[in-house]
Amino acid sequence: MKLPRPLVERLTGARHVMALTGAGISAESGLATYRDPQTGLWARFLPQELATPEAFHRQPRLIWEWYASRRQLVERAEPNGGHRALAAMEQRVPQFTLATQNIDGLHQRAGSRRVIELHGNITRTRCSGAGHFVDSWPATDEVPPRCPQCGEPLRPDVVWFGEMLPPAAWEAAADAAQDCDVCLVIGTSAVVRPAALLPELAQHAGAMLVEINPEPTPLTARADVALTGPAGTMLPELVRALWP
Ligand code: BV8
Repeated sequence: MKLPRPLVERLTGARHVMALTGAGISAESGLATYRDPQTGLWARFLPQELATPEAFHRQPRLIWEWYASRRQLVERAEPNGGHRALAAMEQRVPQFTLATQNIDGLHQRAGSRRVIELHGNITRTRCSGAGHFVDSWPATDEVPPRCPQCGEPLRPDVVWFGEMLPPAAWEAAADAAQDCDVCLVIGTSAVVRPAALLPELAQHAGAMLVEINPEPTPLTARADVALTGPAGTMLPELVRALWP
């Protein structure tokens, strides 16, 4: 892959590289992005309609089962070359911050050691009352099951629309955005806030903004470098080209 000289120099000389990822980096692991139409029972809904506290309050069973089916798909998926390339990059730069909007845990399974999960993780369950994690609960026909401690319904440990991001995660990501030399924005339509503000924060603070996406997004026009293509091939080629 022919890389622009300024990108090669910036990346190989970088003290701190940040990567912000979205659903697109998991597309080649077989997980649908949010722009793909939903299937099955949920075909008639948009994710934005289901991933909300109101939807869970109104139709807890439907929402619990939507997440249960997505969790099964996630557990059957494998990290792809894009996830593994970011894990390799983490070993090659002095400081590497990976912030993901994804809730599939594939970055960790690919070997990334430090992952900021901006929107939680579908494989974790928490009490919808007190918020503590619940690893297991007694078998029950009730859907969703209830917290063994307080009896409130259990819920996936993800951030729904209209909910705050975990403050520590947001703070760590925003700090990294303002400190990094290069901000790689990979596989995201850059629409959902506040995550979509991170690339702008980085660029304002002097970082080189690099987008990797097969399609243009609202960020493409302002990116310093736009590498057009799938992350599963672009990222391994980038790592091979920079760190042979
Ligand atoms: C908050 C977890 C407030 C759940 C998710 C109007 C204007 C601006 C903002 C708002 C507004 N109305 C409401 C808001 C706020 C809202 C928001 O941004 N809405 C959007 C729709 C406009 N944000 C929120 O509600 C956030 N919270 O603001 O709180 C607040 C403040 C104070 C106090 C209390 C509350 C919470 C947002 C988090 C929502 N949860 N996920 C779940 O998943 O079930 S968001 C979810 O959707 C994902 O996590 C992800 O972030 C987002 C989808 O985005 P992408 O990851 O980019 O995926 P997408 O499918 O869109 O794009 C895929 C991309 O990949 C494409 O570009 C495609 O070309 C590319 N691609 C495809 N294949 C490949 C590829 N790229 C590389 N390689 C490939 N092979």
